[in-house]
Amino acid sequence: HPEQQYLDLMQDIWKNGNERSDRTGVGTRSIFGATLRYDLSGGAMPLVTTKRVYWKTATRELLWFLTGSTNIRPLVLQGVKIWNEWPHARYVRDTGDDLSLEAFVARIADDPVFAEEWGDLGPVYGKQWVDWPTYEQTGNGNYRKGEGINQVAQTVDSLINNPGSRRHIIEGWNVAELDSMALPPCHKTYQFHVAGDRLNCILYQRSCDVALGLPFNLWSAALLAQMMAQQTGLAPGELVWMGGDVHLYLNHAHLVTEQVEREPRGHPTLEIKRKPDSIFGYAIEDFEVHGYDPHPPISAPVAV
Ligand code: DHF
Ligand code: TMP
Repeated sequence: HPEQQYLDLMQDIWKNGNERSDRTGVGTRSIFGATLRYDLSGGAMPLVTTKRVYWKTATRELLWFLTGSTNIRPLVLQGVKIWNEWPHARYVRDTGDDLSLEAFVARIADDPVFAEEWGDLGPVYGKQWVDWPTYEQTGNGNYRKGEGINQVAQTVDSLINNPGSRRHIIEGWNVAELDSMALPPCHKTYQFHVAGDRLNCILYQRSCDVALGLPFNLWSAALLAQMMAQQTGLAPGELVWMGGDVHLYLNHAHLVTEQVEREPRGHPTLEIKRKPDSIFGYAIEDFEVHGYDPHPPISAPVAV
């Protein structure tokens, strides 16, 4: 079963990983460099079955990236909580007001002006993907902001018009803007590749929380690949996932011991019910998953 790769990775890190103290103070066991491969043919998805994964949440996040938004308010209004901790931490740090996470999130929902000021993550994924900043020289040594680059639109275009290219890349790692991001991008580079009538995709992830982040990242990368395949008229091919610092947080021990004992169940597939006019035209209702009968959820704290 393809999911065995995920469970083996967990097992390997837990047994052989080096213990490292990390930015969050939680501590991890970590290995450097790992690869996973999944065949996406026929809508097959690397959706983890050994615990319930909220694929609609991950889908809403991906659609939010494609809108170019970097503010958590649209997510909050859809009940998506996965980015709330970071703006909250910044708010508490910058204002000294020890508003609870729940109260902070309620205020983001209720007060658009407050959300404008405190709900933004900085120029993260959405901004870099569809509006990578440029600068133009205006003469006498001055620069002004140029038109942003929509890497996603350009990649769809290059896949259609120049399929043999080795430059089909969507990059999140904007070195000049890392300091203003709440978190520098983890899933930082997507590369696409046309092989005959099949579309392959590599995701390079510099840092990976295998228990919480990776199930979402695998789903989203596969979803993006399926959407790109539909838009370019290609068949979905292979998803290759490559990780840099691939780790398990020490406070995820209960999740790891429980999950590696479970057997993968079935082969979930994605149905895209409509072909929108562009890669930016998808809505949550366009996606359905068949054959997903996961084991129960296992909750675990996220390291902030
Ligand atoms: N920081 C860390 N330490 N790990 C992450 O995975 C992570 N991911 C981020 C931002 N910062 C991060 C964005 N993605 C969850 C999943 C993905 C995600 C953030 C959080 C998470 O908590 N998942 C839980 C609950 C899901 C839900 O509330 O719907 C899970 O059990 O999958
Ligand atoms: P770092 O910036 O210090 O590497 O911390 C980021 C943490 O978040 C790290 O544990 C990896 C994890 N992460 C994911 O695994 N996937 C994601 O999509 C995101 C945003 C973060």
